[in-house]
Amino acid sequence: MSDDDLDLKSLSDADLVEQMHDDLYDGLKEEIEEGVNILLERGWAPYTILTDALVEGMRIVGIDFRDGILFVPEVLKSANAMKGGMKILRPLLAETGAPRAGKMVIGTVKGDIHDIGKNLVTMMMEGAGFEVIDLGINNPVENYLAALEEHEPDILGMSALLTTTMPYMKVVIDTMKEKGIRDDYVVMVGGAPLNQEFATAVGADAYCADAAITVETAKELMKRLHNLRGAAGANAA
Ligand code: B1M
Repeated sequence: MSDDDLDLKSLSDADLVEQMHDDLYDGLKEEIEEGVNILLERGWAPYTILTDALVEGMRIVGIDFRDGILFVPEVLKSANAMKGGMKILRPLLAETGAPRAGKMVIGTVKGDIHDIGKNLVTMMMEGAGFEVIDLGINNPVENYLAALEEHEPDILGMSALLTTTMPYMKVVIDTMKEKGIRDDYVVMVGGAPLNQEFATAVGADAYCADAAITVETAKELMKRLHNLRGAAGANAA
């Protein structure tokens, strides 16, 4: 049977997930969407589909991109297929009805157009009850400052996927310091080339290795923020 004739519904869960990794690799958006829907029908949790089928598939794509086996046009197709799957999962992940846990402005830094990871973080944060304002890609410092002023979030999130763009996070944080607003926000950073050491060096409050850690860290930091605000209120009284 050719891949065209393959009935995804006839596959076991494990085979279907493996087939979805292949389909993501081949940039087959419709097949990815179908696979996501089948797994949902079979009772899979949206988060498990996201991590096991989509993120894991994208990890494999990343390895072959790094090794020069896949090139930009192919990876774009994979990214597009992943976005198709994410679009189905997004409302389901956000459907918690949780009270607003806090507000975050997030964007990919200037010079960088990677947004899959940032979009995942956005989805997961929304799912955890956060209001998220997504600034998209390629953001100069002015965009972040304008969004902070307009939306008054608790958290500023920045994403960078390139070693050449990650230093721009320091530009944003230093500008916030110059303007005397750095301590008004929790600053969280993430992206594949970052680590804790880098986050500390640029003056961020937290490094987030993945979307799930971002949610946990954001919740923890919001608790601390509430305590601090509570203490400040008590002192002022
Ligand atoms: Co790009 N690319 N790419 N690329 N690309 C990488 C990053 C690279 C590691 C590939 C490689 O060589 N192995 C490499 C960077 C090398 C380096 O800097 N040392 C690279 C390169 C070189 C490039 C170009 C320069 C290639 C070229 O043109 N020659 C070019 C740069 C364009 C630019 O930005 N100016 C480029 C272009 C592209 C595409 C357009 C083709 C496409 C992007 C499509 C899109 O995003 N819409 C693409 C892709 C898809 C990748 C890889 C394959 C996959 C990235 C991804 O989506 N991962 C990537 C290889 C890799 O990382 N393995 C690669 C899946 C995603 C779920 O993970 O983004 O890490 P990630 O996000 C995670 C965490 O990092 C964290 O949570 C997320 C979810 O768990 N996180 C945050 C991320 N942001 C966060 C923010 C937070 C918190 C957590 O804020 C609070």
